[in-house]
Amino acid sequence: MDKKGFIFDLDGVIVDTARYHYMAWKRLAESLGISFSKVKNEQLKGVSRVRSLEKILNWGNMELTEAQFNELLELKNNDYLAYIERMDKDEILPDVPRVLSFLKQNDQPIALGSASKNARTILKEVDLLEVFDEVIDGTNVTNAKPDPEVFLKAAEGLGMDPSDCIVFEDSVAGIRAANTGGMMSIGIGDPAVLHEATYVFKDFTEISNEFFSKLISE
Ligand code: B16
Ligand code: MG
Repeated sequence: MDKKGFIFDLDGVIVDTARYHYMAWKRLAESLGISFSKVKNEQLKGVSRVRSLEKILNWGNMELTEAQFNELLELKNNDYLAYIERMDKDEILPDVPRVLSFLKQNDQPIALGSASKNARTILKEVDLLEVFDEVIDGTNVTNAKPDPEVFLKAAEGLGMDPSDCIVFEDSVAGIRAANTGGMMSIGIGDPAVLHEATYVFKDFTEISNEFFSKLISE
């Protein structure tokens, strides 16, 4: 039987947490007098927590001591955790359950490949942890997206060759990571932003089961 490795990013692909990262970073940046916008936020999507703060400080030409830096990281994460604590299944993005069940019914291996250190907490909260055959997140990797490490580890965990894997991503960094890793990349979001992906869809409601069947048998 044909098999492909399906690897999903978490924030902005499986659940609608990208907006919580945005709100938490915006609050932090503005508290430092650094202006923050949705356009700037695109550059933080898929990027690790540490690297995101480095970028924000860079935009504001600000330098901090290591202790101050770590304090801000904790502040941002606590703010973010307060948002996700209230999450439930309603925040699973449209048609994600349909897609995951279709792949399961067709015995396709599925993995999570996320930069987030909070990935397992979030998956548990929305009751999806058991669905994934492999979960690779920010606690398992040393190199953040656009480095392909997270997706290569996910492919390895599924026992699949990277060239037989398909990555779903909402970030430019993640699409680059998938492409560099030799995988097919499918962007979820704005085609103008995610133009480096093999295909781009607004969300999963635009991806039919027939399309998945085609990917499986290709
Ligand atoms: P955390 P993904 C990424 O998750 C987010 O897109 C990015 O905005 C965030 O900074 C990063 O996780 C780290 O998250 O602070 O929870 O460890 O999109 O790769 O699932
Ligand atoms: Mg994402």
